[in-house]
Amino acid sequence: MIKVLSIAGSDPSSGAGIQMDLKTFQALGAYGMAVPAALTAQTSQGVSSVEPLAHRMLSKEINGLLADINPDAVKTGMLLTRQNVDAVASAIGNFRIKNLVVDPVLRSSSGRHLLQTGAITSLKRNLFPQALIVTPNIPEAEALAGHSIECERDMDFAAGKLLDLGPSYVLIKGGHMSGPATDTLYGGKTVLSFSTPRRKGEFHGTGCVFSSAITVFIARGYPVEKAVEKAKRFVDMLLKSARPVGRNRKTLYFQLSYRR
Ligand code: PXL
Repeated sequence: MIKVLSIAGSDPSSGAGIQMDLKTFQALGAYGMAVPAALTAQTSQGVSSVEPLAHRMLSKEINGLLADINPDAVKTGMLLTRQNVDAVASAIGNFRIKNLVVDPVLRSSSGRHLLQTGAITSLKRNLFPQALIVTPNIPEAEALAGHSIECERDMDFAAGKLLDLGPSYVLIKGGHMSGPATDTLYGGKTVLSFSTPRRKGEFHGTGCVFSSAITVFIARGYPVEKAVEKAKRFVDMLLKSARPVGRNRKTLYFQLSYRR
């Protein structure tokens, strides 16, 4: 049995965060586990409040879990505080987790901080060096690299800066740019681009599903390049069948079901 773990925030609307991560793990045939690092109060209209799990409790949960169950891959998402980033980084180090996918969630689409500004340094210093792959979108890559990304050269430069922090791969997701949805994977030796047609609409949880799907395919033993390609195809399939579920009819949610 393939076992995967998400350490991320909770979204009660369940279109993002650990709830969506678990649905993705389930849909792709893995045994999914989830530890909440933070809670959000949110609806289809946006995030109204956030609160971290106490870092001592987070630490006990992860260390206890990893002492018992050895996951084939782990992903991190919204961690909110520096103490929580440190707690996660320390547990990942203790158990020598090799297949680590870090989704550096910084803000919600509505602009709420999902990582406190003081925690970014710790994310870069303590978690990135342990990651197999880090998956920022363009605004996240800009914030992490410390410069704006207007063209391909800017993106290459940002990816180089992030690779210098120690992850084996950096995937910069171009969904926020115009044109087709192109993501670029940077490794030590490789630069690979993946494109799918741009799907119309505002989608909730795209980043969570993408990084969770990458996590499952890595857990299954696919090389990172193949895992990203397969996950990208999975996300594109979901984009095509996304629907509104709440009062905000503009925000589209993913249905992870084989019955269509
Ligand atoms: O997609 C970013 C994200 C990640 N994790 C949680 C979220 C959100 C966006 O709202 O709520 C828990």
